[in-house]
Amino acid sequence: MDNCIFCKIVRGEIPSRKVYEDEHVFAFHDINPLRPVHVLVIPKRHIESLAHASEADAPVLGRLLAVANKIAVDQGSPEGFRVIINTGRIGQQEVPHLHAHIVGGDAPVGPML
Ligand code: DGP
Repeated sequence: MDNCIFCKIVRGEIPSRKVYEDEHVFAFHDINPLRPVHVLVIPKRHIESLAHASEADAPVLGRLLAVANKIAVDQGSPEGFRVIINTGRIGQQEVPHLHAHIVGGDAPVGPML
């Protein structure tokens, strides 16, 4: 998608702090971290949201979750993390390119996202 911010990040047209990349997914630090570890994992191919994903997207959805633990551990949250996928208006999704927030690190418990 030409005008999608996250597609531009995948193409390197907008700079990002990449932490992981494979055939299906790209991961980078959130620009506005809510916890010591806050990484976004996105499909390289544009999918607007989880509500727009289909059965054919199962491999990329699998990768999205399969890399979460490695990213959390690599980034310094070895004792656990949260995975959050905001979806659509009710889910308060701001960027219309499917993304999983990987959120971790020691921090006071409190409201998040
Ligand atoms: P959501 O509400 O789930 O759509 O969250 C979108 C997240 O994307 C939000 O935490 C901030 C992050 N974000 C938005 N634009 C950029 C950007 O240009 N670069 C990076 N690294 N993160 C961004």
